[in-house]
Amino acid sequence: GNADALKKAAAEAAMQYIEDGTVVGVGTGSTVNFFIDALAERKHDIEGAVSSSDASTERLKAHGIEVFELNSVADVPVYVDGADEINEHGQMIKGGGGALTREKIIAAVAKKFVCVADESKVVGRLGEFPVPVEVVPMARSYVAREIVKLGGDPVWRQGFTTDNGNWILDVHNFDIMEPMKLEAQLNNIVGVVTNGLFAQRGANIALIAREDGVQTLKV
Ligand code: DER
Repeated sequence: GNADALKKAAAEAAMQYIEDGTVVGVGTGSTVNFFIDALAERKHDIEGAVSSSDASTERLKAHGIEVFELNSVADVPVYVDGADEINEHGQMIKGGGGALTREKIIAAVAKKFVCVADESKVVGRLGEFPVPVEVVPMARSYVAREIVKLGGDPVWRQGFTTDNGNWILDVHNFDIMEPMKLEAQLNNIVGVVTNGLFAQRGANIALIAREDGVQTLKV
């Protein structure tokens, strides 16, 4: 469909940021899948990849791209990933695909975060999309109660377990005036592993695919 064409265009535009001989940080989701397919055309130029999910790892390996453990690489110049929402500052809500923890780890390591998205992901204010929060299973109810105190409505993503063996609460109706502050508050709740607000470390470049082409936002 049309959304796929936009996702593909954004993903292919990310190739301009990929340097020969480097290890590429690879995110998770349908937009990134188009990026992985584009990366396969350059697999002999790059060193390999580090991956944010078992799903992306499988797709990379299917293309014959070597996947390294993050602990074994010294430098990740570029990380390419999608978003569920992104604002004008490059701050994002991520985790719709449930890979937020490893995504956030590689994003922390990477020198440059290139977000690839179709125009539907661009928002004025974050929070229409529910904020995923990865929790240690035994802490689910406690974390949910603490989130209510912060003004959110947590919904357990029942039946879903992350690659790290944890559970996810999707938090609706946060009134997110200060994304960095809320990200810190969520991090501070005991039992929270990761939250899907990527505000303290957002995207450096956003490639936004629109009908008339791909817009590059340097944030
Ligand atoms: O779960 C995630 O963080 C994904 O990157 C998600 O935010 C984007 O997925 P999509 O490219 O399939 O919309």
